[in-house]
Amino acid sequence: MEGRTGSSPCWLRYDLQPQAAQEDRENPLRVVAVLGGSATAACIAEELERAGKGLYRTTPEFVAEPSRASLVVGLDLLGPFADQLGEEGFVIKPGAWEGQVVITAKTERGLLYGMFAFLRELRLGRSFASPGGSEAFLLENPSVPIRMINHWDNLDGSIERGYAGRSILWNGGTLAKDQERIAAYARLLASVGINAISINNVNVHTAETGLIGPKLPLVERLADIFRPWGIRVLLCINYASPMELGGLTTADPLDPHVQEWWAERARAIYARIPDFGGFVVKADSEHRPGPFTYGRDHAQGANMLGKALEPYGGIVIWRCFVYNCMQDWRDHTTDRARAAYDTFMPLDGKFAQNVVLQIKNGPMDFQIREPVSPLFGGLSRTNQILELQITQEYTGQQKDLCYLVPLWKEVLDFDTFAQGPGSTVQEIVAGRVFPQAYSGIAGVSNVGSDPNWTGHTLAQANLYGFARLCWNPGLSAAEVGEEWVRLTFGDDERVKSVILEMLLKSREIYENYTVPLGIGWMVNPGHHYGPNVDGYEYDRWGTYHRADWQAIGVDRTLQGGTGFAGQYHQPNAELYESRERCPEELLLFFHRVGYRERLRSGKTLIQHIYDTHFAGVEQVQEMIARWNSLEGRVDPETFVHVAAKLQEQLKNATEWRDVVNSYFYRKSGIPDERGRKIY
Ligand code: GCW
Repeated sequence: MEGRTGSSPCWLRYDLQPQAAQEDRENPLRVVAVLGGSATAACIAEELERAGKGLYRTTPEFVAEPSRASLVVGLDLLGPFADQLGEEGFVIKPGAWEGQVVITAKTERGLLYGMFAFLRELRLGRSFASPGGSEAFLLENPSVPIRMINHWDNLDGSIERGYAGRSILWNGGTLAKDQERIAAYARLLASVGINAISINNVNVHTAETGLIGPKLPLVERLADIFRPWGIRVLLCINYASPMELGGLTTADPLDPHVQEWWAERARAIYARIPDFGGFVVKADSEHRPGPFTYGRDHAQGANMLGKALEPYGGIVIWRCFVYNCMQDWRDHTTDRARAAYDTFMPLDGKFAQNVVLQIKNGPMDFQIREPVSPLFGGLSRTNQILELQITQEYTGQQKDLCYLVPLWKEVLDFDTFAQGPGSTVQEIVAGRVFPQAYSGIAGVSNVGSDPNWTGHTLAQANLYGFARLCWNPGLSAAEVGEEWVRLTFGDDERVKSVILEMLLKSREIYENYTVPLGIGWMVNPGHHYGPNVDGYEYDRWGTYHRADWQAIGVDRTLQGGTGFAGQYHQPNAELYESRERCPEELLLFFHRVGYRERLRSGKTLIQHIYDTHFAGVEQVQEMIARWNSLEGRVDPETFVHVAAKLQEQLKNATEWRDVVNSYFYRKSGIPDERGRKIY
């Protein structure tokens, strides 16, 4: 890694000697022709220059005439591959003479992605030198159309749930000074195929409300920075803007003045930013304004905005994170897990063509373990986007190592059975199960102004992995992890295997020492780091575990529970309904279980809780030992940085273990079979 000053190149390192260069293979970057004079073409040329200098220690010679170039990058040189390429796909193929390589696509985005894929593959040791005949070296299309990052950044520079320093986008009510950093970020995102970004918090406060008004020039500036990298900018809007900004007396979506106000705003935005992506909306959620105030439903609310953006090709991304956040903890009939489905299923088919629902991966809220939201597979006539949280709000806050790709893979691989077997979430977000004008994946950013971007350097793997899964959800967590480790740390076998193993086990380890069997929360209220088993138990947020002296868990079955299990298609519904067959990692999400009841392992529930918590801490200790074995093999700064993070994690894990184990011991009075220390 680079020093703490400046910023880390993350996975775009060209200073690590790739095997290709070491083995003295022909340098494919010696003579380069980038055709076309656009800003994106300039980005491509600059990147190839950087790569040539770094990987081969030679500045490429740039020529206008493709025939002489060892590498040609240009639009529409597709030949027989035209039919296989979508708008954003690319093909890397042999050129006219032996050793010549051509990267081509239908759009500039495709070219960008092809160029970055070429450099990635080179660095992973792939040779493009051998005569490929007429076959492509590599032909790819992204699986998922909308591949978006959501920033929860505020204009004052703070970030809601940010764990890597202040915002890189905003500061002091205006754009952050260091706009080169923003451009560097755009480049990083483009290198892994991200094509959209929302630039402000979904909780839109007063200052941010003005982004569609007097502060629009700031948005225009950001759009200019992101555009050459193929990234469209979207804004989160305040549903009450017509009142707060426009001085109207209402924000009722059916009011003609309100409609005209939004239409005029859309005109103003597109006059400055012709490729503006659209709006992201958190409405009627956690005290944000929305159509409910006026007795309107979410389709009426969203479609009004859709109509305003429609003439310009803009879209409305409407979040489904809608639930009663003022619940009485005594009330066992209201179930937050049901809320999104109950609110949005009756509206299926009622949303406009350019409205897209954005659905969190689980029905609750980004916990370390949740079932997949039943809206996936439920909604069949509505555009939809999956929302994942890259920032580690509930998963260790970039202090603890938690590689989230395995969790996301479970979500993407989940079969909803909506149209029979194979109706997986990844097929739905690719737009292949239901007819959708728009579909995709959004991830809440884990990036801030820390020199390493993500607070914990190894958390860069989550940003990389998120984007790679958007491009190709079929990749495995190990494949993505290995790519990332090699691109970031080079090809030392030991470094690779140690870091990869740390990544791949980290989610399980985090789960072991925190929240058992899918029940969720148990965190300190407010900031959400560290254990507090009853932190939210007698609160209003609908997030209860309901532990007493005999049992824990929420009965969400149809027979006697909240009925949430019935929101799934068969066979998932009956699987979750059954105490015996319910996937054990989700047992307490769906069932209330006595501490003395046996799990499949033969252990009692209470013993399982004790054992996993002791194991989790031991596993962190093992990670520390493994990391220590890399001393001298990774750069000293990264070595010390990760070592310090792991010590912090050990402290946190120990705290979790002791708080959770003591809590359940004191509730149940059942001792640990193995007599270990419980307080
Ligand atoms: O998980 C919760 C977070 C809030 C967040 C909200 C949401 C942006 O604690 O900070 O608000 O989810 O997704 O809207």
